[in-house]
Amino acid sequence: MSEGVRAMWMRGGTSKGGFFLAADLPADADARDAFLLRAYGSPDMRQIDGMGGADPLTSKVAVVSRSAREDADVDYLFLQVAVDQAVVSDAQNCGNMLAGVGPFAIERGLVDADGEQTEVRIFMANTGKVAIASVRTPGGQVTYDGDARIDGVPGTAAPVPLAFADIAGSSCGALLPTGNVVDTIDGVQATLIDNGMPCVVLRAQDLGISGHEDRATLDADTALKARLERIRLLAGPLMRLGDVAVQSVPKMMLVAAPGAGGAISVRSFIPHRCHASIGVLGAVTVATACLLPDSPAHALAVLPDGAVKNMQVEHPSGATGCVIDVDTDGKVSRAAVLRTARKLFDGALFD
Ligand code: NQM
Repeated sequence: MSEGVRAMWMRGGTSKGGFFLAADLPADADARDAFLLRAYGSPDMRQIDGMGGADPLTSKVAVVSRSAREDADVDYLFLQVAVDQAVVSDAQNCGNMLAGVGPFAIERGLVDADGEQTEVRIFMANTGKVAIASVRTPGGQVTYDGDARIDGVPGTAAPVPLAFADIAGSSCGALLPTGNVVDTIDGVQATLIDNGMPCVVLRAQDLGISGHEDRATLDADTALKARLERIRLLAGPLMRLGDVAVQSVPKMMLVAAPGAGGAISVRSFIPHRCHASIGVLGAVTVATACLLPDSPAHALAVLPDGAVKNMQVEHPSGATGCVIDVDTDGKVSRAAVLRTARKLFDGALFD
């Protein structure tokens, strides 16, 4: 019997999955993906024969290694294990799993704890950008306990603030890959935008919904989902992503005026199921769309004054706070999002 592969299971933000040292996984990408499919139990809607949680938000992988870069401590490769298809994809990044990378890197000895709080510089290999995570390390040990609360996760935990600079065009090569703030696709106005996550931002009302529905209602709306997929397949090549039929990007973001005192309300499809809350970089990208005059999102948003904009992006389980810095030209120069993470299990995973 094999000894298995060393893995730590963690909640990162509102997602959950396995965290691996790159050296502990097969070096060959095909062998690695075959291992992950078997270990997560895919393809199978219930992932009954594996560790996946039968939901894209709990069928995630973080591969972490020491970085050779000057500007980073560790490299983080995110992999999405599809639930019902035999697909492992590196086509997108994940800002929720990112919240677990700093604690994991310290726990595995890739980064030394540095006082009460340790900054971990993380090169996000999927997009070639760097994030900085601040991890609580009292007495030189990672602590997961604390009083930070994020919507979509019960209880409280130690805060893990994530800061991003220069993430525009992370996958599409430009913030606005078509050069336009608004394009019309399949008769619907959309902003095709990438400030860390490729997104198609649409007015919910234009798709015949209010944008305040719950996840289950939207997931049951097969006509809406078919229309969104048609638009997504047309948007992919326009966003320089090529044929996106088996890719999990772009994400489809249906925006509406805020209903709970926030800046904007969003229902996101990632891309075939409605998100229970919202992705981190997805939220940053929608918040950025709100700041573009003439965009459909701008017309619906309630925007704070000042160069540092604290924006609550409302979603089906509450809101995600994004702090967006805008420079004198009106461009987004930096974004920060508060997350938390928790170590759940450390051991060996068998295929
Ligand atoms: O946008 C889900 C998640 C994500 C991605 C998805 C994410 C992000 O909530 O940064 O975190 O959009 O597939 O984990």
